[in-house]
Amino acid sequence: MNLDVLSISNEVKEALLHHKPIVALESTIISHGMPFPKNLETAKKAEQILRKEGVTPATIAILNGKLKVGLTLEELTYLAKKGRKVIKTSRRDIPYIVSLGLDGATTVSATMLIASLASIKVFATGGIGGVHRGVSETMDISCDLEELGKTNVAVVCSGAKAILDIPKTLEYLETKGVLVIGYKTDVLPLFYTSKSPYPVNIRMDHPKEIAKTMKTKWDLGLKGGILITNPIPKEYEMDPVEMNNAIQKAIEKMNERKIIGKETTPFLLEEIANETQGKSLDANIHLVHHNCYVAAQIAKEYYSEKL
Ligand code: PSU
Ligand code: MN
Repeated sequence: MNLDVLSISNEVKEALLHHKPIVALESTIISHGMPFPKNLETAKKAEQILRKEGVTPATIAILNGKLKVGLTLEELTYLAKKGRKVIKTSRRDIPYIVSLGLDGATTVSATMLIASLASIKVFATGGIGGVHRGVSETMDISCDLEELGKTNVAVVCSGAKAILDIPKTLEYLETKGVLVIGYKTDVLPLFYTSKSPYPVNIRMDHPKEIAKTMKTKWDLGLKGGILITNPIPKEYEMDPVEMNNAIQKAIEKMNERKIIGKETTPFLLEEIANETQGKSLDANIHLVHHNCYVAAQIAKEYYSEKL
């Protein structure tokens, strides 16, 4: 690959050079996951949380066809204001966004890919894409799952959203050889809520154990990511019954309007936020910030000499 297109900020370059901990952040969550100005406030605070922990944030996006690792405040503001007018960019979109010199907000898959090109090992986000309900009709399976199967980055998230088919998402991750760790939990968190009937592969209560497991996987030459699922803090958790009702309504509306493909996840997130009078958006913001904090602890362990 012609790495001229890879544009790493000075702050991130400096951290790479000195083997300091870095955590990657995605940009679709800014452009498509939340409305302005909450998206900008959330993105700025995510970076602040990492810096406070002594970790360098590396927000990733594509701007003017360059794969940017580490954004300026102006660049973050631009993406936040432009919102859904920016192209939601997953792995398949990268070639034309770069060749035509366009702007792209990167999803989990594209962010993982670009993070790995920059040798960044830890990435914090809210939720990943997965196997959608009704998959036997739609074949809608997020390419985030494929990326987790082949790109060496550990992703800290709050599990999979109940808008997805959770058992099928877990089966798919197993097929792709992706280890699913529960951070201080035995069961897969469901994004807005912490409990579920689905066990994770292994529970780990210490960031050091997680960092060691990452290192072991890649030292063994096993390709692919690791999914670290971190439950939403109790005080911000939503009522599961209210949540399921909101999800059900959102899915019905989506089917009525025949919304398909890459539009589905942003549509469902917005509908659920409206249906819950913004409560789901608040929960979303809190869980992202908590994931940044946990990702920072894992990154610090991963880059520590003693590991
Ligand atoms: N889940 C969220 N917020 C988001 C996304 C998922 O709670 O912003 C975004 C992420 O960027 C993820 C993408 O990678 O949606 C998945 O999209 P799709 O389902 O179209 O693969
Ligand atoms: Mn899809």
